[in-house]
Amino acid sequence: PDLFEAPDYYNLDDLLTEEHKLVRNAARDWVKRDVSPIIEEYAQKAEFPKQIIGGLAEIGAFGPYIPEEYGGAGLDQISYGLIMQEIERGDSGVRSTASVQSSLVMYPIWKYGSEEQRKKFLPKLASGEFMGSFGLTEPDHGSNPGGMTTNFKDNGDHYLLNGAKLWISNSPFCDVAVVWAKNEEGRIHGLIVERGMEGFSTPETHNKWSLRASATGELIFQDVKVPKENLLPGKSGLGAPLGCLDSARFGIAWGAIGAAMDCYDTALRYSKERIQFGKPIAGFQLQQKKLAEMITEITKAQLLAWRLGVLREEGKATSAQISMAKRNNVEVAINIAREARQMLGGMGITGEYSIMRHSMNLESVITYEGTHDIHLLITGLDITGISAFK
Ligand code: TGC
Ligand code: FAD
Repeated sequence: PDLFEAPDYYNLDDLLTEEHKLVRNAARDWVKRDVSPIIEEYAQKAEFPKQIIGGLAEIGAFGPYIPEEYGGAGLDQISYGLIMQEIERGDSGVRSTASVQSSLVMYPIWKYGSEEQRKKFLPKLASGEFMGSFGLTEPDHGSNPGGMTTNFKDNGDHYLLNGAKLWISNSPFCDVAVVWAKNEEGRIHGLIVERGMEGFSTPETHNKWSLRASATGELIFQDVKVPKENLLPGKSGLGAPLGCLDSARFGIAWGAIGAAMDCYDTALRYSKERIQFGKPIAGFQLQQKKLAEMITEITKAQLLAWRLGVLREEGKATSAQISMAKRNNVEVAINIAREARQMLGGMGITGEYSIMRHSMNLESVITYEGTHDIHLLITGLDITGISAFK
């Protein structure tokens, strides 16, 4: 059984509304019931558990903050964060699927799409009938998406799309992809590409040691005819995909806390039961130092995420503030996973416990949605006014 107990050292629950707690507890119960019992097996066989799609939709993980008129859950930013925290407590790969669907597929259609596009796609994405992917990264353009070469040309009643995207979460089974490509003037636009369009393929990327329960792949476009009504009319330029990343990175800042909490809770529980030299290892100072530092870092990360949630709800959060929280909280989680794994000794490397899986997953989380270094440079630019990217 999943015994997980969430640490709340600074009584953060007092800052939450009754609705926040209901939403959080529903997500937590679902993870305990439907994710934890199966996730290790799916990670081991490197397969996304498609049977959980319905459950993700039910807990509001697909478009938590998208208005109800489009099928979303109509919740606030803190609720969105709490849902991501609970899902990533189960597995970062499952949270990835929810992040992509909500913030990288539904968000751009909601914010930059036409009313017809919203009505056509959002309800089906919210219910999980359609699954989406987001194509920004290319083989030669990862941290520098502005250099992308994927392009489209006007060809009468449709566009002709050519190029390739790499490292795309959900690509192997997506029904629709929000793809970023340059027009003939070199301006970046978003296009909705649908499975079945001729010349569009989505090969899976194998041999991952991280995020194994999430499907990752390519998006390949060879003269794909994309109807003109599938172009997102509301926003163009690199700022359009980066705006989606703001929303996804916010969710990751919360999600990483979930992974950290699970590692901490597992290590705490184990250390109180594991006897060496005649006493529980939790009684040794070196192990207490690890646990004390973990709960301190989790508490600081929770406060950062909560405050950022309030700022986002007020429409005041800056991209640089979001970068700081994503970077800090993922680093906290990856360090906690490593320390927690050591506390379990040899048992820590097995699939009997979730820690090694979290640890490996977090190697992707610290890389995607902007690497750890890129987020540091975003903070550097924000405080000095000088870009160190180029
Ligand atoms: P730069 O010149 O700084 O900016 C270009 C334009 O964009 C605007 N902008 C933003 N707008 C909205 N939100 C933001 N966060 C923004 N940041 C910048 C900016 O104002 C400018 O607008 P304008 O009107 O002046 O043109 O662009 P740059 O080429 O110097 O690059 C900046 C940099 C390096 C920070 C950016 O490109 C970056 O963030 N790189 C990292 C790439 C990245 O994060 N890729 C993620 C791919 S998706 C993914 O990983 C999904 S994982 C999914 C999962 O959860 O499973
Ligand atoms: P690079 O950009 O080549 O970076 C390599 C190293 O160089 C990094 O350490 C980086 O920090 C450093 N570096 C780069 N530029 C600078 C600089 N200016 N100064 C200092 N150091 C620098 N992308 C999508 O579009 N959609 C998805 O759904 C998606 N899902 C993903 C899922 C997984 C499992 C993974 C691993 C990645 C996913 N990505 C996705 C791609 C991800 O966003 C990129 O991997 C990431 O942005 C980094 O790009 P890159 O891998 O090309 O590394």
